[in-house]
Amino acid sequence: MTMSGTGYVLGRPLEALSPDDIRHAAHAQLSMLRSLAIFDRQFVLANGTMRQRQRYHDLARTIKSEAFAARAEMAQSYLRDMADPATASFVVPREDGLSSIDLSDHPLVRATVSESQALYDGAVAEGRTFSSKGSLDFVAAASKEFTEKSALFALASSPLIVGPVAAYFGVFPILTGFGLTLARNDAFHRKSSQRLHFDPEDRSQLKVFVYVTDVDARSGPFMAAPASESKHLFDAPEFILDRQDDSIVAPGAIREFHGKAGTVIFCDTCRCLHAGAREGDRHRLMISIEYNMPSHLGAALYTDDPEPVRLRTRAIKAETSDPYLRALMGQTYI
Ligand SMILES: O=C(O)CCC(=O)C(=O)O
Ligand SMILES: [Fe+2]
Repeated sequence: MTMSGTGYVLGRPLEALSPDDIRHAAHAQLSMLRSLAIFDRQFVLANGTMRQRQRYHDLARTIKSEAFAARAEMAQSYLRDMADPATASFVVPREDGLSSIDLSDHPLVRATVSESQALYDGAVAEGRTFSSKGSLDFVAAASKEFTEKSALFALASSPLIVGPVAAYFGVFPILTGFGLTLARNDAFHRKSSQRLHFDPEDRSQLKVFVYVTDVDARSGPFMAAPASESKHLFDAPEFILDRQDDSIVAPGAIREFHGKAGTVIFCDTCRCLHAGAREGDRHRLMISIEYNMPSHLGAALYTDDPEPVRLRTRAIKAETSDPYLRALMGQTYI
């Protein structure tokens, strides 16, 4: 293309352009600007289309290819050397992004469930009020009520849980947050996680939910459609995240998870439409543990990236030379 004089666009002088040509040129500019916007993590997190989210993910994987390669190797050695027999053959199938297992007899899970129940009972006895968002009250969170000494941190950093997560990602994960929520299940909030949605943090992540109370149809069960049943929306290039009615998925696609305290659900909340805590007659206490890859939108994209980094486990004092724990805490390979 020659660029001489003043007005050459699309290789032609300005006078020779039709309004259509100008619209095309403007459109090309706009789509370039939109793809530049994927460098703005806050924008992608809050407003990105599915296409922009995928582009950001691909870009982060490219920029962080060394961290991904190191974490892929770590996942293999971890699964070979560290696996817990109770979940060694448990898998979260890639096509579903969803699976559950009853671990109520496992000592780590039992300790975690009683710790959370005691924390909640203590808070209620003191008359504490919880901060809340829509259908969920936040009872306790990583680095405040749950320190590095908590049973929940021991569980969240154990091969029992980290093993299946590493196997699902194919890379050793980062633990980005964990906490305890209370669902009162007494009202329906249209703009809440009671309606089907995807989480915004990446194109794939795992949330591990542990029921602290027994959960049935009347106590706000967690529910999700497998990734294969959520794909039409996950792959819709222009879709911008928003709450959906259940009719967005095929009849029968939504799985509802009932189980006693100690039931553990693994859900890729970026790939699976999910919801929970709908109206019922009993409260639900549930732990949520969040695992990400280095491509997630809370991590810096490059050295000196000025945008704020979101890592809700930063105050957990895990000063250690254990390479797995360091990687898990996001101290290495990010
Ligand atoms: O409360 C629930 O069951 C849903 C929670 C949820 O959407 C989430 O943790 O991402
Ligand atoms: Fe969610």
